[in-house]
Amino acid sequence: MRLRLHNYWRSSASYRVRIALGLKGLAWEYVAVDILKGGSAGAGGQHDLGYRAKNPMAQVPTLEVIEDDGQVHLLTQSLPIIEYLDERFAAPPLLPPGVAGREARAQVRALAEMVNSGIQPLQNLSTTLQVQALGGDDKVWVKGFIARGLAALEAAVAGSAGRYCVGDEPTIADCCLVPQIYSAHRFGVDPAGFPRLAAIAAACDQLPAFAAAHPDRQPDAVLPR
Ligand SMILES: N[C@@H](CCC(=O)N[C@@H](CS)C(=O)NCC(=O)O)C(=O)O
Repeated sequence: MRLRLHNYWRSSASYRVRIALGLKGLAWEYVAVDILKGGSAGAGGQHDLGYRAKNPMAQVPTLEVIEDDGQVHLLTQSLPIIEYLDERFAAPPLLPPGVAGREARAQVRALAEMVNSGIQPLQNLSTTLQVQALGGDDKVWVKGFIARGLAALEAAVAGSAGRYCVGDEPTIADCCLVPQIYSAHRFGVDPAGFPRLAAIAAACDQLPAFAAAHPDRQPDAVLPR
């Protein structure tokens, strides 16, 4: 079995999956999709017909799972991709296991969803381009939604955090939090205003899987930013 991840260095949804692949200790192949200008018509590569056949939303990431017999599974959406990896490669679990972990699992999924549907879509490229097209200030737009979302996350982890978002083992919630903190820096929101989140992100960054997944360490990174 081989894994091929179509992704982009600075994409936070891609960054989530890279972290999960690292936590599972999996080898994978990097396929860069330049969402800014990598496409055949001057637009981002996510709009190319070939890529859209894999990902009809024209977004990264997409994971190709190539079985030994040649069968290919195409997976889209970062959270279902991570849950697939968690089901197929059990250790270490990225959701608290068993009956005892039921409520903690709900909390992990809630935190992940706050990032996935409550913050990231509002900072996404297609959204900011549309805000610009309507004459709005996309930077003000993004900063407001990130600050509001992080304030909610800061409150939400108060009852569940240990070293990480939920307890003392990294979970899917941390796979979402760290890229969102990266985006906060990128869009000018200071995460220091959210001390619980900042402490969790600092703990995550000490783990090799999180460090290896950082945008600046990807082969398509354009540095200095
Ligand atoms: N819910 C999707 C979000 C994917 C997404 O929004 N990807 C962004 C990069 S983080 C993208 O491809 N944007 C391209 C565009 O907006 O044209 C997931 O989790 O995979």
